[in-house]
Amino acid sequence: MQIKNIKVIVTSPGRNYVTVKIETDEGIYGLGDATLNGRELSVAKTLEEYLAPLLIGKDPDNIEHIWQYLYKGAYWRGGPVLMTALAGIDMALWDIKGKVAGLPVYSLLGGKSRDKILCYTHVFGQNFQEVKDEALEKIAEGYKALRVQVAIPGLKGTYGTVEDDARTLPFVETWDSRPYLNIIPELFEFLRTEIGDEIHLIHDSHERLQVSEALKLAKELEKYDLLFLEDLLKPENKDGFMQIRNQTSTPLAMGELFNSKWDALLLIKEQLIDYIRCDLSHIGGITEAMKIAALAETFHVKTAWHGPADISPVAHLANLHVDYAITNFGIQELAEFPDQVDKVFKGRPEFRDGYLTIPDKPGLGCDIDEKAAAEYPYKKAYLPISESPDGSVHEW
Ligand code: GCO
Ligand code: MG
Repeated sequence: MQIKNIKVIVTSPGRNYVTVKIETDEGIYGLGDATLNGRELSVAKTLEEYLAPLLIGKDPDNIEHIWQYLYKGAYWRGGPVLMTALAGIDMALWDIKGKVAGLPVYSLLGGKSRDKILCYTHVFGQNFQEVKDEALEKIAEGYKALRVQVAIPGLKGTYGTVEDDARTLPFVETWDSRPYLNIIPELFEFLRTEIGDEIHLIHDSHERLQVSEALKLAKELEKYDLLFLEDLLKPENKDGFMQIRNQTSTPLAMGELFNSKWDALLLIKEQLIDYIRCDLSHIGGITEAMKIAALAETFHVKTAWHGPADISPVAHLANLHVDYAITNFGIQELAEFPDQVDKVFKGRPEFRDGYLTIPDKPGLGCDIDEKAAAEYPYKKAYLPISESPDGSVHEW
């Protein structure tokens, strides 16, 4: 079997997605997700101009070889653009391999370690009451784990609480750690009192804190028994976790901005986190995820792969195939997609009673309706940026 053609499909059914379609001379094709929110076309161009021509005529069976060829073959390696492009190719190759074998990808990865995949979704509000109301709705839908975020009074916009924050020019939020650090423990006190202890709670600090701030927050949240506290520090400050880890019992998670196993290495081998939560679309796909999962297993770290709505159903399915296969799975993030997504992408994880499953189909289990995709043309949209009160740029 040979790779005959590579299509890069950019579509915007509610938000932008970049999909790689690898076609073979035997008529079988595979799909991969190569979406990098806010920088989509840089990845699409990389795929079309540089990677696609290298793949024509290659045997799609040799995934590791192709992966290394694209990773090392550019000389320039790593980074979100190249690793997202590589992820799109990698997932599409796994999809083809599954279709050729007539087996779901998890079966090729070793088979099922579990029957269903525990997941969490996002809950947010402008005030505590709104967060509680939404949390109760999600609990009624069956969720057993929720990530909760609340707007910080006095600040313009807060990560995780602004609807439709992707704009033609970046929406500018303000950030100040002090009011944030005051209000978050109060939110958890309120939620534990109002909705009880049974539900798993998660909170995302989105890489915005200094070490001392992060430690203070982690310590104050101990009594609210979080499943984990996410992304306390910026990815450039991995050493900072050494100062936090031994002083708090709050479980820690990190990794959505990582692009490789080497980005994750220190946190895993020093056991500085409990959950590694890389984004399969940004680390080169399933191949790298399996390596990171094995590394994490060695050091007793669990997985919680990134699963926002800004990666496509193809990536969400890829997450699940890995979640099924590995032994050190922790939990899976599942953000809700815009409604139009189902018009373009046929197949995605199924939710029931707090858990996800995937349809038993060969490959990844997703198809794309290219005609429908063409009805939703790309619309440039930036993520927000964040400013400190003095106008300097802060982590979003
Ligand atoms: C999460 C993430 C996302 C990112 C988004 C950026 O935990 O799901 O933090 O919400 O902000 O993926 O594009
Ligand atoms: Mg996050």
